[in-house]
Amino acid sequence: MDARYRSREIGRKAEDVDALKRSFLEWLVYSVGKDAKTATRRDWFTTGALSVRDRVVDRWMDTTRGVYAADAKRIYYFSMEFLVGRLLSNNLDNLGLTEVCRETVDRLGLRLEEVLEAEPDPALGNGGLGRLAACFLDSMATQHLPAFGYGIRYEYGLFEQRFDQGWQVEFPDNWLRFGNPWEFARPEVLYPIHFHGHVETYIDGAGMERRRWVGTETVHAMAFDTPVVGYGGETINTLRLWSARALSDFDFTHFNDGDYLKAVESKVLSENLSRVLYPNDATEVGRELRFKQEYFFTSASIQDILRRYMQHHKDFDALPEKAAIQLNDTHPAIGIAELMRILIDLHGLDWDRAWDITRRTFSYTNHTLLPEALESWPVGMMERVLPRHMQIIYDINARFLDSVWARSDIDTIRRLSLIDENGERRVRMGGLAFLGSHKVNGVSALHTDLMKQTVFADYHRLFPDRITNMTNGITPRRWLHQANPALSRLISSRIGDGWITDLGRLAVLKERVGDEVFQEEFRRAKRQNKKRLAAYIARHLRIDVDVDSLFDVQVKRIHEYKRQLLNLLQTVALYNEIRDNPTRDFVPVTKILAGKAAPAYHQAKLIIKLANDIGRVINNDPLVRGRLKLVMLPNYNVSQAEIIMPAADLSEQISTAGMEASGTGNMKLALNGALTIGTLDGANVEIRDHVGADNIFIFGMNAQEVQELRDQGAFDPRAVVGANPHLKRALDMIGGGAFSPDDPGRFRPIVDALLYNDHFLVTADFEDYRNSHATAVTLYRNKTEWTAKAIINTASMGWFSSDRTILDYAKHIWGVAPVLPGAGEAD
Ligand code: B1N
Repeated sequence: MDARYRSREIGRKAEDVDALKRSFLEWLVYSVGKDAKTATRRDWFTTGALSVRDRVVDRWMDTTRGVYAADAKRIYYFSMEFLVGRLLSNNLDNLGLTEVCRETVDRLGLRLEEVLEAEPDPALGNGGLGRLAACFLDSMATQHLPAFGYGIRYEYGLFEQRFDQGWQVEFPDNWLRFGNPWEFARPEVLYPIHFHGHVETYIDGAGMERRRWVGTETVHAMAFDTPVVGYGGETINTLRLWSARALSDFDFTHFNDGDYLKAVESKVLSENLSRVLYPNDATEVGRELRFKQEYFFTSASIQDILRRYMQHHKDFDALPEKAAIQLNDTHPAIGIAELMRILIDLHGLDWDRAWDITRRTFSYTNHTLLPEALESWPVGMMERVLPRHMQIIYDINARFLDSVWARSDIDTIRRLSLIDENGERRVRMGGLAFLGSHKVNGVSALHTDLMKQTVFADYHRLFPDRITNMTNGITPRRWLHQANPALSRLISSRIGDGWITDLGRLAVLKERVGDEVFQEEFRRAKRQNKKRLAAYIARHLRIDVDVDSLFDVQVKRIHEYKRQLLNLLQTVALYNEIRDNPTRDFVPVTKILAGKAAPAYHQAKLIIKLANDIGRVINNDPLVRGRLKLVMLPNYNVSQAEIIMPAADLSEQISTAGMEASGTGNMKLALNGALTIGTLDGANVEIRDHVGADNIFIFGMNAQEVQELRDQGAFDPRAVVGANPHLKRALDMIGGGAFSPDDPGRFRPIVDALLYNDHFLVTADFEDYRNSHATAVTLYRNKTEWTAKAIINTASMGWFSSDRTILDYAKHIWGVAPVLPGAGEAD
């Protein structure tokens, strides 16, 4: 075993249950102010978190000191979202303390699970993009890379989803209500963030014309730090989230007049900056407050980085050798203009030097090609909110267009310009991020190719070395070791536990594919996980599902391009087949869906209602006799995913080819032994390459076919529907009120959208999907063959570890090397 993982074992032994119990009781009494008799589960969670935190702080400071002493290059991951999930289980696991804690808690008369579940699940992200940032934090710490996550400490995370008669209703996620034991408030780490005002020109002492941004409104960004514990507990990095604080609590002119509400009004308004996470996934709703949030956290982070850098340096020349700033999509792209402003206006650098430093410091990840998700901000708004940044963006644009003027025609220039002149003039943030970065990456091979051919085609021609691919990954710690203890134990019993930090080692399991005993144990682990999910479903929905049925899972945000509708149409077709053939022997199937819809996305909300309405009919139809169930779980989040992923037999990854940039749920499910049914979209393509075409069910049009079909403009969904009796019948039922007798026209908009437009080509892929699904279900009868394929899936997913992804970024984008623990200690 690698020496650096051995310390985990030592830690485990040294950590004695008595000591932990003492620590629990001490925190309980002296910080929570209760005794063991009156403590609630939440109190025990708080107590546990504080006790674990105690065991992290020393090594956290060691890491920080080590990096500081080595003056190592640091990674700064800028993201509007960090969907970290619960931390107690994760930190215990990464510290090797889970069993010690279980015993401690046991002695106190509790079950560990009860304590773990009392932790609120921080929902500081919408979906894949935020969860990717969290997986990256885990991998960077585990790989001993000096890294900081920078983001916003939202007071309210993503809304809680409940169903009322099958309709989504949203509730505020007040996750900080009972405090957050993981974070350290840093009231002294405070930066001013300016808005509005105007720009003045003046001549400096050296006779140079300079600009200064004056007359601004200011708020403070205050830091909150959360330790990020790497596996083995040796490297502990920092997630620094900013909270908005008003400069003053009272406006005394109003206060003295007795107008107390008016006196605090501006405080409330400025602190709204970090109030709430915008609930849109892959769609932008261009609100001014959102733009201000983006600038708020980006500016604070850059000020923080420069302060740290300046402790070791006298000028900015070495900044790119000491800091790598990764932009998680364009949301923090305004940082490019901010760094330029600071270097030029505040420190007097000339343009060329500032631009060179900026470009070598920043890099940008693109996460979507959907036109509605590509950020652009109205020039007028930007001029009002950040007038100096707008000037700098004009300057970047002018210099860039000047440099290409001679070799480009006017149409190309229009496309290359940072200013979109069609209609209301807008700043294209993708263009700014591209020009201001030395590397631009996509998140799967296909997505990166499409970036080169579509959104960034013109830029790619000018800068052919800039775009690079970094296929996403997932952390095996949370998504296998923690979420699936049954399978983890089985794997470790055969190949040891090196896979936890070197997931490629799973490949050795391929030797066991035909091993009957291993197969049997693999099935047993899966069954155990299915029982856990079945119990969860029974508890939350009072629906009984058959543990021996095929668990067919589609969990992700509800979006038309992800095609939950395709799944629902096939479910209705299967339902009809079961009813039409009362004596045929069907493989029982349980369809499990979960996901939130953006509150303003009406079509997505209607799809949720449809799923619930179809489920109610099917689940209560005596003719079905339990051979088909449809379950839509409310409030999909990281904690729920941890229960679902390990229990899935079949993973639905059925987006319209070319539209899902990567997907990461697809990786979690395959790693946990689910077979994928999917299109050749996003990372599905690479999953197929790794697991082999025989161990995945691929159907439907590929991205090129989709493109061609759309270009021809002759696609006629009504003709497709007319020629397919299964599809026609399903649509007639949905459109005619078979699932909504109380409101027969309820789903007419869904059916009409398919018949008269079908932008996402649901009808075009339906028959191929239905056949592919039938093939999968039939195969499920053959336990041996199915299990063999499931094992191959698990064994082949090593490459999809976010450790691999992160090491790739470190080498090819950041130029950052690990700082091994102990590096900064005096000897
Ligand atoms: O990012 C994930 C990918 O695996 C998914 O395929 C992709 O859809 C997702 C605006 C987004 N792209 N864009 C967003 C999120 C929030 C927001 O306000 C856009 N999310 C993705 C990780 O690469």
